[in-house]
Amino acid sequence: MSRVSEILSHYSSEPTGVRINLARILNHGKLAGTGKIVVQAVDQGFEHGPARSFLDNCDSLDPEYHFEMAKKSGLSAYAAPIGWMSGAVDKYVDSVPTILKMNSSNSLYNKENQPSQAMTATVQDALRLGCVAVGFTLYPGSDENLMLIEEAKDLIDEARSVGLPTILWSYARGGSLSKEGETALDVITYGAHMACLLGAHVVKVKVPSAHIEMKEHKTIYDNVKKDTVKDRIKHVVDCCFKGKRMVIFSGGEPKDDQSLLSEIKEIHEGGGFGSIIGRNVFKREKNNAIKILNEITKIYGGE
Ligand code: FBP
Repeated sequence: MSRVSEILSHYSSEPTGVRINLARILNHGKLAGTGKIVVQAVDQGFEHGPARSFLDNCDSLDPEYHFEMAKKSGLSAYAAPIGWMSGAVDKYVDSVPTILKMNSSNSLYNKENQPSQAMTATVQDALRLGCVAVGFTLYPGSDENLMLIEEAKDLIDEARSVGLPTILWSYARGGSLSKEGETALDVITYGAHMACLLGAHVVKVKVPSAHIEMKEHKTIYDNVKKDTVKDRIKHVVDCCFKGKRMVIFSGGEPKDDQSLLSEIKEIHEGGGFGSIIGRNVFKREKNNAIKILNEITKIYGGE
């Protein structure tokens, strides 16, 4: 059995359309057929604003720039909010599968304990734009998390009914979580597991640190191997139904080439299914971005 068929066999209770669309992502670009994916996500204009996101590379203010990057680099898919997607998708209809980011937050309001997200698109928009999946951000830990969980449930149901898989960005924050706790191994794993329980087809989390946040978890985690990034990735993968749900990891804050590539290597070796990456691409000069994406796909391709 091919690796893609093996992965899809774990989704056998899902409608055919959902599985076909997952296959479209898994069979596209340089990583086609490997069971690994690299998705470019450009929703930071909402999350962090245009100044922090794009002003150190003004060419990246153009939505076409990112489509071009995803196409040239042979990525598995491209994710963006509706306005950004609509700004260029018509010129790239046959170049890269697209994922419509359905909700977004922004940095202009005070959201200390209750970070939240607003719905900014509909499933009909995703169909109209020819997207192969929808994306949704959940903030486990936030005082708003129960509302976001209910929204995610409704979205997963509706998208599934028209054959679209859902990717859940599961980013713990807010509530009583410390800053360090947002990327703690026990918290990241909890968020990833919850996303699987909700019915997410693909889960996206941050790369976990070795910190353990919850006092109830301290002794339990004494017995979990967690010294290296690779150990921690393996633990997250295990907690996503023992590897039967795809879990991919965010690129995070911009890093130098060596740190980024060594992290990707550990994600790969730990059994992670790939990356969703944004700032580490568009904040690099164009040719360097293409070069680093090439290195990243080589690692995930096992070269
Ligand atoms: P990056 O590779 O830039 O981290 O992008 C991944 C992502 O999930 C984006 O989709 C999103 O805008 C951003 O991270 C959220 O970052 P933050 O942790 O600041 O909310």
